[in-house]
Amino acid sequence: IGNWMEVGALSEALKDQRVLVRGRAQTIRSVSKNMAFVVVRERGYTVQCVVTATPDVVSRPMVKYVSGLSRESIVDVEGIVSVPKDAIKGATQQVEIQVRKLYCVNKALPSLPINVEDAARSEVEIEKALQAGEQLVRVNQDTRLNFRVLDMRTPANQAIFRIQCQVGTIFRQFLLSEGFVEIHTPKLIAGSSEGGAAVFRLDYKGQPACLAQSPQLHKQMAICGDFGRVFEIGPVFRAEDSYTHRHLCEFTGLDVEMEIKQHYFEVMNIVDRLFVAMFDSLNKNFEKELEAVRTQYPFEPLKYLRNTLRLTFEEGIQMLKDAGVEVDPLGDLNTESERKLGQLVLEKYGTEFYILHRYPLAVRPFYTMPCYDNPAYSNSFDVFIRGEEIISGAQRVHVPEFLAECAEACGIDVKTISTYIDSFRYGAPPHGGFGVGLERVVMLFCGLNNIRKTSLFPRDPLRLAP
Ligand code: ATP
Ligand code: AMO
Repeated sequence: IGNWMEVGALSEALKDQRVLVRGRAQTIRSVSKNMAFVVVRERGYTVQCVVTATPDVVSRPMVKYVSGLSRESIVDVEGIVSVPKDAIKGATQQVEIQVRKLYCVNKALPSLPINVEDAARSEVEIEKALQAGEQLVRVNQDTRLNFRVLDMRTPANQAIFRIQCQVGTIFRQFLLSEGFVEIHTPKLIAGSSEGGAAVFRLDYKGQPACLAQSPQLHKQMAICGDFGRVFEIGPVFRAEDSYTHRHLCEFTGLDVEMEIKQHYFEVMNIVDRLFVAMFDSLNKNFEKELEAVRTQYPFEPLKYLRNTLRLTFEEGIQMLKDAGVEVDPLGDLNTESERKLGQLVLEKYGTEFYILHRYPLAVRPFYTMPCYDNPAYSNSFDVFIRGEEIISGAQRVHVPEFLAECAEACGIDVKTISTYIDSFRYGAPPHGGFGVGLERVVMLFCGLNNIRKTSLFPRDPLRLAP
């Protein structure tokens, strides 16, 4: 069927060989009636193709046809690989294709809402180009998201969603290798699962229902059903009123629940080993992708320790106090103090990934187990990357009467969660777990400033399309 090559695989080793590639015409430059250049892009990699009028090989009408192609059209290019003397600017591959044949497989509109090449530039490049007097339209976030299919084509976005895929893959592979079972819990449920108000309500054949705020109740019920260790990767719906850089109305939750023998530290041990394995794998196997992200959005590699740092909430509060930050010792940390603590931890311990545990009970969900030695605190934890939360977790209350009391104390109508509480009446083992926001992990590992960059089609209070 032909000698198809991937653009990313074109190298000097193929010099003088005839190759066939399919990609998009990223830029088309006509130099004369006899010559045109087409930069062809395939999944973030680009190669310069040279079309030269040559008797019996390439006709002048062919050069004219190529010069008239619209950007982003899909083209098949057949030609000979050559190695130019000088470095090629504006293409990732350092070889050219001397075109013999070029077919347009499907053309794009002549005028596009986003120029992919411009959308791929870093802030520094944009500034330089503007100073040099180049006509350039900065592509803002809303335009990117409105025309996401075009925006996705930039090398950084190609890399971000490959990294996201790897985070999910490592999560699944690591947990399977540790004896966890993957489960799928319902997303249509009768009430709120986190006790908060942020639920999307809907009509379920005449019954009031909600989109699941988390798989919390059902993953715990799977433990009551003797699965021992479970995990789920699935959508989580939060009717957030917030328009922040880190909240979405729909995100992908990576959830874990497991029996514990003695201590909630058993759950934190899984977090520790899972995430160190994940970061190691990304750094080792996704160097190219990380570099592609960094080229557009510069960031420093994440600093993390072999054994993840664990601080108690009280220790964290003390560090903040010592730094002159006023915080309520039994309240939650706000975004600003979380960031500040992240900075202090980095200065003192040299890590940007750490666990903060023994949170005040009052700021945790109703199902959280209080500390045995001091019920003002709880067997719970949050995990941070670069001063922002990526995980919440805890040991759960497994005694049904006490669980009902805790729910009531938090203002929850126990009737709405009676099947959940009843499932503990048939004998529930001590257990705990945690929930991770996939988009937040990718955003913070890559030092990105907005969660919308790591959601393929983000849903926020103002966005329901595309
Ligand atoms: P989780 O919901 O699991 O706790 P989260 O990171 O969304 O994860 P929240 O408890 O919602 O955490 O909020 C933690 C902090 O984030 C709040 O104390 C507040 O400072 C900040 N925050 C939350 N929502 C908003 C918002 N809409 N605008 C500004 N800050 C917010
Ligand atoms: P929590 O509500 O903290 O805990 O959510 C777990 C993790 O999900 C992510 N997250 C979000 N990501 C994007 N947009 C949002 N609006 C959003 N809200 C939360 C964060 C957060 O750490 N049932 C518990 C987990 C457990 O204890 O097992 C829960 O849902 O990364």
